[in-house]
Amino acid sequence: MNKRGLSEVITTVLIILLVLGAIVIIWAVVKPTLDKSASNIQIDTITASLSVPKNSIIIDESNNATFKVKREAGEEEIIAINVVLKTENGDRKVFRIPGGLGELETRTITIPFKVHNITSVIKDISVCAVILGSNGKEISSEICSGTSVPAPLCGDSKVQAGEQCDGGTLNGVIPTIPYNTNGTYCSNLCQNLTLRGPYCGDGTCNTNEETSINCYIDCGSVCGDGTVYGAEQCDGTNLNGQTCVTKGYFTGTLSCSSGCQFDTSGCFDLRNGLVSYYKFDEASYSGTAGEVIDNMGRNNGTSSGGMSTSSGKVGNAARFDGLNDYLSVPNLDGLSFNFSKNFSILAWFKPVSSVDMIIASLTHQSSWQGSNIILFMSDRALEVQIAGFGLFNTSTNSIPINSWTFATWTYSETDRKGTLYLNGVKGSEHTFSQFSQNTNALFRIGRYGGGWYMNGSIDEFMLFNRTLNASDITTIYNSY
Ligand SMILES: [Ca+2]
Ligand SMILES: [Ca+2]
Ligand SMILES: [Ca+2]
Ligand SMILES: [Ca+2]
Repeated sequence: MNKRGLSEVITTVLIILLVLGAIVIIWAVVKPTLDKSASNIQIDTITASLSVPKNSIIIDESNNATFKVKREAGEEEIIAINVVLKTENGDRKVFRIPGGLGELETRTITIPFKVHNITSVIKDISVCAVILGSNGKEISSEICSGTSVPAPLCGDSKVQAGEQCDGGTLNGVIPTIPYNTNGTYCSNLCQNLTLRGPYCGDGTCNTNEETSINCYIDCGSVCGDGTVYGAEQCDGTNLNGQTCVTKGYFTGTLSCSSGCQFDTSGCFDLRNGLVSYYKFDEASYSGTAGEVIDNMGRNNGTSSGGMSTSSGKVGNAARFDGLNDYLSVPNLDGLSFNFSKNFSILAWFKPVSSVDMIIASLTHQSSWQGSNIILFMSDRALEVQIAGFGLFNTSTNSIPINSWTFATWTYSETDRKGTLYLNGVKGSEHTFSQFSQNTNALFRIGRYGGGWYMNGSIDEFMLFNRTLNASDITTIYNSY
């Protein structure tokens, strides 16, 4: 071997030695890592496969998440399950659910909203097995099974997000709701609906609960059955507690029409033509001008001579002493006593003696045969004197002493007829041929110009500017 050949051999040997050295160094560095990796792969690779059946997922209306986790075959011991919830806007939350799951077992997991606190819609649920590695440390599977959350299905009997209820095939079936109560049911859109049961006013006469009497709105009313309801004001003799007085009339007989409406033709409206109405209910009189009250507000009077009060037909009465007591009204409004007008005078009076006495004087002349127009008692008969043109009376001795008597005098300008009534009963009539045209109407109660002072009491004195008929007067008389 020559010198060059030896050198090449040595170089080759050195290169081989350097390569071997490098290999040894590299092996020394890489081997531990390879050993560790090999250990993991061979001992701790997770083969347990988990899944979430799609039809098991319920995200209820409160966003609570409930689902099942199913495990396939595999030998590892699962110690927990990691659950990953993902939302439609990309949020992601991981929960560790402790506890095992055997081969082919299924487990239900619920993660309440208050725990996961995800406010947007949950779109995906992933589950990953957690096992105990050979080195005693937990190992979580890196391959997680994800399942998208199915859209809520109304009618699947599960209450899911967006649903208030889900009654399955009962959705939209309206239940029977008891009378006058509210009930709820689940709609075809899985929303709770409140429904009112039958009631009065629903347009249907509910025969078990309703009649014309308790629900005329639905069942109609029957005029003639004696009961008042609906548009009826009354029914037969049932006046629903009403009278002529409650209907605003003075008195009279209220009746009911065949159409169950009030018939007020039998009612008497005292206000019609009533000019003045002295009730004499004042506590006392002192002679002050205007102190004697006209309840129609027109012709207040003034007492003279010490006129006092006494117990009346109604409340108090005016008491006249028969000597010098009377009531004067200076200007009588609303009525002119010139006998070209209609008028009526009505008064209760109670004489305490049988002497002639004036109830009312319309002209106050001093001579009873002059131009006087007076209503008075004479020989215990009711009489009228009209300026010498007529004197007529009811029967003598027909007026009792110390008892109340109802005196009425009416006059009609149409036929010039005057009529007297005693206690509501028609008495004398007289047609006058000539009339005083006296316009000096000095109205007095209890005297005339020549005296004849009332000796007793007068009450409920009424003055009308129309001619009341016999029915009117009987009605008024009977109202006391
Ligand atoms: Ca549902
Ligand atoms: Ca009804
Ligand atoms: Ca009826
Ligand atoms: Ca009175």
